Amino acid sequence: MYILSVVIEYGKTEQEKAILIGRAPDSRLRGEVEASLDELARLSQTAGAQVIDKRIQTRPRPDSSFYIGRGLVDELKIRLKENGANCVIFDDTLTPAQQRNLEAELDAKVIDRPILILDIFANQARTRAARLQVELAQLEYTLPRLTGAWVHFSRQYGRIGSKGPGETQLEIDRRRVRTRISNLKGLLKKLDRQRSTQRKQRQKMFKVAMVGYTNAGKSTLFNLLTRGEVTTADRLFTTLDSTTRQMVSPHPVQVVISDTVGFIKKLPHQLVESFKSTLEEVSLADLLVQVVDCSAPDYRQRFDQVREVLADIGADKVPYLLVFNKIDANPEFVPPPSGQTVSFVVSAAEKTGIAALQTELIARSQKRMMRFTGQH
Ligand SMILES: Nc1nc2c(ncn2[C@@H]2O[C@H](COP(=O)(O)OP(=O)(O)OP(=O)(O)O)[C@@H](O)[C@H]2O)c(=O)[nH]1
Ligand SMILES: [Mg+2]
Repeated sequence: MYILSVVIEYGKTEQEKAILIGRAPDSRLRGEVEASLDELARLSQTAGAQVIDKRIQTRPRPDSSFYIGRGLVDELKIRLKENGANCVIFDDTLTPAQQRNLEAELDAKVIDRPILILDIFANQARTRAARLQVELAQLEYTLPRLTGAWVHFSRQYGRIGSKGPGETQLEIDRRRVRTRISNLKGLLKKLDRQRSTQRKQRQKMFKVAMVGYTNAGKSTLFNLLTRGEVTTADRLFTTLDSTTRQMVSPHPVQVVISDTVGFIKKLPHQLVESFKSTLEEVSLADLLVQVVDCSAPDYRQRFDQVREVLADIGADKVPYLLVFNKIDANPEFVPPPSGQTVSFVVSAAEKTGIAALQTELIARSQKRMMRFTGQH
């Protein structure tokens, strides 16, 4: 069941019909905002909503009451009615007041980018750790907003409250949310201890972590390098946990590779925070393989956004190499000069360019091993 579906009588679900809204601080930035709205559309579809329209408003600053201007609010009311739409999704973070005012004025569900991403994570989390981490992030995001008439977390509420699914956020008592937050933190701490025992066993190995924007092909490449069986799919946030496996190699090397959750623009801070232990596979790595989808027109911005999240988790100083993936989908691509950083151009789907990458990983692990044995 998608969280974005409205639960209606008799337990049937009705698909959200959504209008997407972006804001360009000035008209020169409209192109960038359009690309961002395309991504928001993809996120919305992943969450189960049907996108029926997109609007970009140019204004230097968001309106403090409605985020958008009064004129667009009135226009939206009409557009929603005309199209039988019941949901408006904003490509930004709304303040609790903006969210409340818009919902009252539009008589529709109002969702912002962090909520959408949190919903997708909640929907796709499969492992226990991922589920607990998402729930924690959702509650941390919700807590300061408990005054709004929100209904998105009905599934979560069902778990927290006593009335079962479908009760609204207004009915939830802050105290119970706080209690649940502290329970979740306790449960996650226990899982952390297990993880750190496993990490200790890998201490002497050369640790490589795949990082990159969501859907860049990290898991596909990971499976190739390790003969792993991590699920891959053409959708956002397929991987929400870390998997570590030994690299396949003709030489006797001890290289372990971790595949982990992908990043995205404006990744909610609460998610980064609660996924910190999953992401320790990244911050404690000896080397990062930063996978870049070179068929994405905005691959440079995505690269920058990944670097930002890496800084946020304290992994921006870890040495990294660049892997431009999906060259089959953009054969004209020429990698930009990357200074000291070694880069590779590959197609994980067609298994081209992989041997050179493997050789580099082996060479780096051997170099480290020599340093290690030289010191002791
Ligand atoms: N054309 C092309 N598609 C690829 C290539 N590598 C991966 N893909 C496809 O891209 C999609 C995403 O691949 P994944 O390996 O799941 O990507 P990921 O980076 O792990 O994504 P998340 O776990 O969702 O963050 C899948 O449909 C893959 O088949 C490639 O080299 N070329
Ligand atoms: Mg993946």
